[in-house]
Amino acid sequence: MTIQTLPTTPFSDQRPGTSGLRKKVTVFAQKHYLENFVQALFDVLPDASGLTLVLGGDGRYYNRVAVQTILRMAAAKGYARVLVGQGGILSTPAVSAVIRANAASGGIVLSASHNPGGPDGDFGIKYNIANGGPAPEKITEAVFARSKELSSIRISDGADVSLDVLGDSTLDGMQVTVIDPVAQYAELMGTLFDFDAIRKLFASGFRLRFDAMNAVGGPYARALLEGTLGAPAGTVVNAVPLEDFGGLHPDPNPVNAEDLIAHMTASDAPDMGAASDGDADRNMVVGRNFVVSPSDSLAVIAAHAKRVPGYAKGLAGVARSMPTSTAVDRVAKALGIPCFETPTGWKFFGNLMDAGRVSLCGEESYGTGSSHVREKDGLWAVLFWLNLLAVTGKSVETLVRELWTEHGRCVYSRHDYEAIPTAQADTLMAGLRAQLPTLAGTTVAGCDIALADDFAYTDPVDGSVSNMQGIRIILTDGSRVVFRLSGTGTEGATLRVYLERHEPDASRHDVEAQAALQPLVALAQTLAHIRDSTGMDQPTVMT
Ligand code: VG1
Ligand code: CO
Repeated sequence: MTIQTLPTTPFSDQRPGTSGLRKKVTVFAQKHYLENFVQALFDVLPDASGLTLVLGGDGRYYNRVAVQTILRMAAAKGYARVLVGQGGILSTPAVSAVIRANAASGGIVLSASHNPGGPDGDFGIKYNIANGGPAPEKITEAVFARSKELSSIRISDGADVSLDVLGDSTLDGMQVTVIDPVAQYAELMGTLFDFDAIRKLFASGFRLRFDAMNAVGGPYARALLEGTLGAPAGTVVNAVPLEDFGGLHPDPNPVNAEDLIAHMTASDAPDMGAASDGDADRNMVVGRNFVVSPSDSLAVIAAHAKRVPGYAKGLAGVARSMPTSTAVDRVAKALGIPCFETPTGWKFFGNLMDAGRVSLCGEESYGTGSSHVREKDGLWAVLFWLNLLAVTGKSVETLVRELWTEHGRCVYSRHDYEAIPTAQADTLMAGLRAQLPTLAGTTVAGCDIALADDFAYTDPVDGSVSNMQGIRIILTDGSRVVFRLSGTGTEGATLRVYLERHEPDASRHDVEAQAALQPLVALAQTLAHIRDSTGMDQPTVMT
């Protein structure tokens, strides 16, 4: 076995987005496309001698091929050891947990998360640092810069490593340890939650339907829910990770998880429904006939955190991404703890958690998590809810309604316009930006605008600045419309329009969200001319 240096030509399109580099499998399958990106990463990282790397992915098409390539390149980089999930599988939160539990220097996550998979679907790669969280922009930008100039890759010519048997082997002097993908993650969950209380809940006949969407969450949910916690067999459905997610879109929202919603609205609906995404870092929580918005879920978890053993001492603070509703801000205020507003993407929470300033974070995009790892964590959120239901004896719906009664309801929706030609989307955003200086203090489409800006974030820990993170239009009553372009898509551009209105009046808490948000939709149309500039009459998806 020897390390080879092979000539390569750079690609110009390897800039990581909101969460790593995501492209069609067909793009990744180009000669040296994956190798170039990994080489750019390894070139940016310091010397690896003596260091441990964690490696695994969500099991989607191309995962196994990529794992073997990266192992060969890690050997060439000089890592002492790679911990790889059995079968090349690790959920995103498990990668984070394994990095932290083993003092690894970092990890590589192979996933395009909630994007569809299969030969015609998407693939992705992301680097996480020693704290277990996504690399900050300083690193992702350096990798991108390096990717545009590199001229060679270094790779071992060793044979494929067997990924299916637990244990050690060597590859060109590097130790490869195939680990159980679930064990360390499951152990961590046991330190946070009252497993006895959840066991009793299931023993009492409580029924959960957990839809793993044929993705990587299945093995984790089965082991913990049906194994450790004694939920009946069959509680976890679509539990076997498939390379193409069975053709489904592994994005847990009421539109894509329609089968789960159908079960939760049936006459024999279980007590709680839940789903996780491709890499198991997202979660959706559903009550009987009652969909929980992710922003409300975050607020409920914050409000009741002290009831859960891992959080019994209270939360240091909370954080949410800017477009996420302000429900958690209201809870934080009542608890007397700080609430931070960050740009979209989990990488912005890492510094706050490392500095001990927040213990709980969330996004409107079905992402919730805490400082137990540095990624959002789908199954963790479901366990949190189960723990709350067990110790309060209340239903999912009751916990949310109590939140609304106390703080008012933040009526919320996100409208996505997908696959817009990039130039059109850029023009639309530029048109919005051009209006910003003159909007505050005016009335548009019947809405009184108090503030209009392009969200900029200064990291309170390291002072780094991220500009142009989304256009915010805030009304005098606190209602908001936010516009931003997605950084995870692989086809054209996706415009996301986030709508929020606070409803203090309890007699109006049952209003249908889309109807209640109509005035804001009209405002969005007036300001952004979405129909005219995209030709789209309706959003592709409303969640
Ligand atoms: C989306 C979500 C964002 C989330 C990101 C990664 O990003 O809006 O909140 O952090 O996906 O989630 P964007 O740039 O497309 O809006 V996942 O589950 O793909 O790791
Ligand atoms: Co995900």
